[in-house]
Amino acid sequence: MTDLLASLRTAERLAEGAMLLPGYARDREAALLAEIQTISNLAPPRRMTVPGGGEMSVAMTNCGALGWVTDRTGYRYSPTDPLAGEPWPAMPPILAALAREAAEEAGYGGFTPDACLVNRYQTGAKMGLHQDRDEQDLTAPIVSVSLAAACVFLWGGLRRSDPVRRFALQGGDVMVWGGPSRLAFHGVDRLQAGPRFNLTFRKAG
Ligand code: MD3
Ligand code: FE
Repeated sequence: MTDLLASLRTAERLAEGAMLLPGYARDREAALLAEIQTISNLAPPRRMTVPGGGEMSVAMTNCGALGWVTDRTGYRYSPTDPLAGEPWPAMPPILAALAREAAEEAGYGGFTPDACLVNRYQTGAKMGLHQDRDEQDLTAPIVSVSLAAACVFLWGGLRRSDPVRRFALQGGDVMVWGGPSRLAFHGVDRLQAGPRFNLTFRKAG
């Protein structure tokens, strides 16, 4: 309880609509990592191909009704895992509950994500600066949960050319991005020591 109160006290508004909840998921980290293992057994994390032909350094899988995928033809949400031709694993209740609670904490009541992208960063993996704009409903926030190793998060503005801030994200940190910050450019610096996992909850469909 003291941990929870401490994390709530230090919640920080990063920008209009964006909230950092340090350590918000720390007490659930082991349970969340166990769920990621179960999801990974059903839908293995894989390094996907981007339209330009390159392979992402981050290995990805999904749970929920929809999953984010990329291949040579582009980015999209798919109800099935292209490797298996089967639906993605269901979103475990403790994941859905965490996303809903964190969104509520940040002022977004009634968040019901239909997609959870699971990112696995091994040492050396990174994610370049990008916007998340493949979702149907851009009025819903995105909730992001960092697990295991720390990373340096890159956070820009609404234009690619805007200045980029950098700050450390620890395992158990949660961020909520909605309102005017929903389309902010963001990324992750090359990981010094992995693995790190990240869950991003979206309303995609
Ligand atoms: C700001 N993942 O999967 S999470 C992604 O740590 C992604 O794996 C990173 O960017 C990761 O698309 C960063 C933080 C995050 C996620 C979504 C955002 C920040 C965001 C959407 C809008 C603005
Ligand atoms: Fe993103």
